[in-house]
Amino acid sequence: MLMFNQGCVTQRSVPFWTVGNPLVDPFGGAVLPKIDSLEVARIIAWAAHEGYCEATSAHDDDLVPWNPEQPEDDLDPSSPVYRKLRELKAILDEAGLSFNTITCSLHGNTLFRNGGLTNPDPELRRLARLKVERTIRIGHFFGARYYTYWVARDGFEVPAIVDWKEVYNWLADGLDHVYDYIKEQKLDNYVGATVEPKPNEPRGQMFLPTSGHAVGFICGKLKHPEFWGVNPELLQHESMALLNAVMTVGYLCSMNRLSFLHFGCQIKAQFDNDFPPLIGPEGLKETVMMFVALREIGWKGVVEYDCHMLRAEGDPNDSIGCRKQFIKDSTRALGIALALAERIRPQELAKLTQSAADLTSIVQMCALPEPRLTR
Ligand code: GLO
Ligand code: MG
Repeated sequence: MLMFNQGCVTQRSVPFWTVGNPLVDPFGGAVLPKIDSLEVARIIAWAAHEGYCEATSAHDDDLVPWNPEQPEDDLDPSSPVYRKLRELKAILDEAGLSFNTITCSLHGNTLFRNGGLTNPDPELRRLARLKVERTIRIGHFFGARYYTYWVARDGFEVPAIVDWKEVYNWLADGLDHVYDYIKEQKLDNYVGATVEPKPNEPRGQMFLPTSGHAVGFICGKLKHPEFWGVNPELLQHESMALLNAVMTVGYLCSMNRLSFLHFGCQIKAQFDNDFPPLIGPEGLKETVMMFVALREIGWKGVVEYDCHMLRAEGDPNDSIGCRKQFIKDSTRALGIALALAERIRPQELAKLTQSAADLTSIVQMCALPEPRLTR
């Protein structure tokens, strides 16, 4: 198995959806051509060969199309889906890539525009459940370590018509079914499953907005809390709700629930920027302090780049080259953040006042000589 093992990071993961992203935003169409999943796999394999990553992840829809009329096409050797999955796996295996997490897209298909696991229509909830089962089987085929539930379109705009008595029961049923299905089918590749919270976008409000909500739901509502963890997206998702990433990882570790990290950069209180790590006007100190906290706690795990290149950087004339550059930039940023975190030594700050400790940590982080105070 390819390993990175630097600082708290065991492996660096590059998901299919970030590399394949054609850079659409609500005000403008795709900058990059959509590329086939085999092409995406080849780019990630290139990155593994170059030494930039060790793992990948995907939604079912990133790998193969889904047809609600054929919920078990992944099991049918004569189906194109069956063949494509094998071609993809051959590319990933040849590059030595691990599969971190498989996640079911319950956001892409317009059928799920009013929710997946919490859709008020029981027929759509049934369809979502079948899609989740197929995704779990696909993840098993790739040897995925986790199944991830991102809250996606499970949320609302109009509180007056949400079935508040049932909605969290539907969600718990859907997630408990993930556990039951994995155990019934004896899919022992899965070490656990995760919840990925997000406060809003694509819905006005989402049902599990923060890591605190996610842990509360796991511990208070699911039948097998020990199987479930959280993959917070930092800095992005928690920053959208004005929370601090250092506190989030500290809290999740203390609750023994930090499974892996989604990693990128964000302007506080904005829409989901999904800037690459350390890119953008803010976030450097928070990112570095997050890695200092993880080191001091002793957490180790996978860091997954869940972001995309800046839309302005998409180059339709070199759509493969700019995607490779995005991976390189993210890997470089993670390296910078880990190296800066390494310089900070909290033991030397312990006896200082809070302000002095903060300033000294900046001096340490930047490897600065003490500035002269007098003229
Ligand atoms: C979007 C999320 C999304 C998830 C992915 C994996 O804001 O970050 O990309 O991470 O669907 O579940
Ligand atoms: Mg994410």
